[in-house]
Amino acid sequence: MSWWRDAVVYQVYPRSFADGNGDGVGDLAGIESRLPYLRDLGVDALWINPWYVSPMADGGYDVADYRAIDPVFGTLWDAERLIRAAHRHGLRIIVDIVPNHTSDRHAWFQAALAAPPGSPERARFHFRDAPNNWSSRFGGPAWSQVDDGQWYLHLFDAAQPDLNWDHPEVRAEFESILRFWLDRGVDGFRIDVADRLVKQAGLPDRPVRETGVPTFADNGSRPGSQPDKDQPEVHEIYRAWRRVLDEYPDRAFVGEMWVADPDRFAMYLRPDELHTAFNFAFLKCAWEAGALRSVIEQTLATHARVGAPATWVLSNHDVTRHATRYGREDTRFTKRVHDVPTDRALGVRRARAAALLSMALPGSVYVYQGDELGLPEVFDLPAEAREDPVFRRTEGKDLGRDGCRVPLPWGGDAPPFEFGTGSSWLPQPADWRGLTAARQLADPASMLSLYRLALRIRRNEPALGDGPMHWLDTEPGVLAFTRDPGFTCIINFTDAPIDLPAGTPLLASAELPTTPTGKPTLPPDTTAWLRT
Ligand code: TEU
Repeated sequence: MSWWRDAVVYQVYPRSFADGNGDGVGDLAGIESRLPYLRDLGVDALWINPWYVSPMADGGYDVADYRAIDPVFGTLWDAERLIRAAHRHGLRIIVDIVPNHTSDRHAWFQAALAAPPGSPERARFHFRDAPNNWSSRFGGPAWSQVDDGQWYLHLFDAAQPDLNWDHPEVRAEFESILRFWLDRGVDGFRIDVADRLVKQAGLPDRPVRETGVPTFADNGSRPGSQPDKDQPEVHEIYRAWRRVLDEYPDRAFVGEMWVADPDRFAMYLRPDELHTAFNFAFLKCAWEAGALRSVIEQTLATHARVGAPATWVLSNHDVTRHATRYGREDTRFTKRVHDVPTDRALGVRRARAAALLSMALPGSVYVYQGDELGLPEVFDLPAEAREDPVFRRTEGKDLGRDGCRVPLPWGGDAPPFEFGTGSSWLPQPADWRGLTAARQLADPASMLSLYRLALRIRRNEPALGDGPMHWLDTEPGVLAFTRDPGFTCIINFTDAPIDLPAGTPLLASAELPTTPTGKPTLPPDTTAWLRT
């Protein structure tokens, strides 16, 4: 079976994973030194966020050279060595490709700035004499003006000019970049904002709500009605990319599309397009039995239609960490909020239960670095340390994403907690002493021990990974399903203990208290795996 149909993929945000040279920023040497940790954790692949030459206006999602490694991370030679070392540890490598936009320092954009309006250099981007009404995903307008008065489009930061995907040179260049990395042995690509490459011809204004404010909601809008995303012509690009990838054995794509409509989403996963995509419906869903059940059913139905495996994603480098989200009154992820009461213990308890749920479902699983340590979102970062352009572009109204990107605590009793030797680029909370990987390894009740045990069971259990699942009848507030052969997963979302169904417990996210007659029960916010 193809590895990507059931892989556990660990997301490495390289700035914050491990610092090998003591400059306070994570790097490739750091990742290489921690490969044994990842192998022992039991994951199958690493997805590494952008490592290319970049001015870091958006943490590396502003790429100045797609064929070279940023010096802060290392060299191309380090990358090649890391790929080989990972393979020796049985770990595959997925790299992040950023095709919607370049950096404003990219040679093409520099040439465009130096050339006059109407020049071939400007044709690779979207230059216009007047802007339309689109806004940036990061706040503020999506257009910036250059010295001669023209405007260029940037759906993200002004330092991230959008490429013109109608241009044949843009298409040829990215196919060449794919080959460059495939030839270096990478096993796949994560495609950044995969649904936005193609814009509606003529760049028409977005529909405007009665308030006069252009709409930018992912939800509630009619599919295909937004001129800056999910245009039908984007699929031609992925068909062409798939032909390139299929020249190499065993490689896979994972698309990042925030496309809410299941039919539109499934189109990207047709057999001649992308292999997999992130399941943001699952990530956004409330910690609630009914809502989760319908997201799971809809996910499986959507993917089954096109024969693609589902993915199960709880967190990433763009969203509030789920150990924090789940400790709140409103457990959904809609937008980033920071000033609401959070019950840390409840959040961690549910994060443990959610981990076992996601690992028992059919398909592939994503683990964002630090999930396995139960890290919380960090809110009290000093403004001057924050780097996310979202913070600046919204004048601090949105704190941005730095709070889920704080460098990992590996060991020791004080910052930088063996992340490196120098002080880390974002400060770590002093109370992460109890959350270090070293401490958690020594504690069989820790989040890390739970992840290691669960991933070991998942790997050895023929019932888990790809394949069918069957719901069991349960009382309200409880979800239970079986996987063949002989496996049951049950989650109690209610606030009272329930009876466990027949079977021998293999693993549970919390202790299973027994009744006076010796029957084990499933306490609230707990998942159990049973042998049946
Ligand atoms: O994110 C795409 C995206 O639209 C959101 O997740 C975005 O981060 C959020 O709406 C901001 O409020 C991808 C990357 O994952 C993200 O880190 C990059 O910043 C972005 O693309 C631009 O490349």
